[in-house]
Amino acid sequence: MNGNPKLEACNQDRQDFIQHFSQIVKVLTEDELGHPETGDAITRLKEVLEYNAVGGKYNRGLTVLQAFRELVEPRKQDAESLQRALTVGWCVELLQAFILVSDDIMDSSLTRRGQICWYQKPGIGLDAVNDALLLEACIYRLLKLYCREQPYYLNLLELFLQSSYQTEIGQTLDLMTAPQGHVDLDRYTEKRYKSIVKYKTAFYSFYLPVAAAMYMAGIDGEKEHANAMKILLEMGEFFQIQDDYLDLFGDPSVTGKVGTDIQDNKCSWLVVQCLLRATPQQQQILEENYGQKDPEKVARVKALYEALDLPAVFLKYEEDSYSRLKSLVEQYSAPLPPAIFLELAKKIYKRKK
Ligand code: DMA
Ligand code: MG
Ligand code: MG
Ligand code: MG
Repeated sequence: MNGNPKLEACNQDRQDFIQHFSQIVKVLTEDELGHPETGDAITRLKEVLEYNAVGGKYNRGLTVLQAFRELVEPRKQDAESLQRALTVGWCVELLQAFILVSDDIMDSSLTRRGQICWYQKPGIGLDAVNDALLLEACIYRLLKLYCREQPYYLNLLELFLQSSYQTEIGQTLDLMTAPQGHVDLDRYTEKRYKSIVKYKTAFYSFYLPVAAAMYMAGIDGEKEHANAMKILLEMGEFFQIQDDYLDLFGDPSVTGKVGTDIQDNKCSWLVVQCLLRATPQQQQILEENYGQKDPEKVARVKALYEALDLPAVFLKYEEDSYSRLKSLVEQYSAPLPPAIFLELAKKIYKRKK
C-alpha cells in the first residue's frame, strides 16, 4: 500500500490481468479432451502461448480492462462481465503476439522482451509462421467461448478482423518502403511515414483496445467511435515515433530488443527527420551507409543523427506532441471520460521501454 488509490487500483488491474492468463491457457488447451489425436499440437500451442504472449508491458490488454471499468455502470460490472473484459484484453495481447512473431521474422530481429525471438530458437525457425497463425486463431476461439451470447459479439469480431487487416496493410507499406539492398532516400517522406505508422501501429495498439471496451459497454455509434479514433490515432503515431527513437537510442536491457531499423533500410522517424535537415554531403553519408548490416556503417548513420541533434529534436517533439494530444482530448473525448485517454497518455509519454 502506498496510499494512492488510483495507483493501487491500477496495480490491482495488472495483477488480475496477469493472473487471468492461466485461465486463458487452460480454456485454449482443454479442447484436446474432445480431440485426443491433436494432443501433441495442443502441447505446442501451450508452449507458443507461454513464450510469446507474456513478458510485455500489457498496456494494450490492460487498456480494455481499464476502459471497461470507466465506461460500464458499476452495477453491471459483475464477475462474469469482468471475466469477459479480461478475456478480450487477452485477445488484444494475442493479436499483438501474432503480429510480433511475424514482425520479428520479417525484420530479422534477434531479441524481443528480453529473450531470443521465437523464430530464432533452435528447432523453431520458419515453423514460427504457423505458430503466429495459431496465435491469431486463438483470438476468435476465445471470443466465441466467452462472448458469443453477447449483443456486441459481431461488433467485436469485425473490430478484431478489421484491426488485423489494417495492421497487415501497414506492415505491407513498411516492408515495401524498405526494400533490401537498395537505398532510395526519396521514399522516406513524412507523408509516407504517417501512413505506415497509422496502419501498422495506431489502429491495433490504441484504437482497438478502447473501441473493444466501448462496444462491450454498448457504445457503438459511428460518431463516438470516430471521435475516440481521432485521439487514439494521434497517440499511436507518437508511440511509433518513440519506438523508432528507442530502436537506436534506447537501452536494449530496458527495451528488451536490439534495434534493426538502420540495417533493415526502414522508413524510421529518425531517417525522415535526418533528411529534413541534412546537407547534400550528409545525404551522401546516408546513401553510402544506410540499409546495411556492417556495424561500422550503422555507427556512421548514428553519428550523423547525433551531429544533427536528433535526440534533442525528439525531446522537443515529445513535449509538443503531448500538448497537442491534451487539446485533442479536450476537443474529442466527450461523451467518454477524458481520464481514459489521459491515463493512457501518462503510460506512454517519456517511456523508456
Ligand atoms: C512496429 O513495427 C509495428 C508492428 C506492427 C510490429 P516495428 O518493427 O518497429 O516493431 P518492433 O520495434 O517492436 O520490432
Ligand atoms: Mg520489428
Ligand atoms: Mg517491423
Ligand atoms: Mg521498432
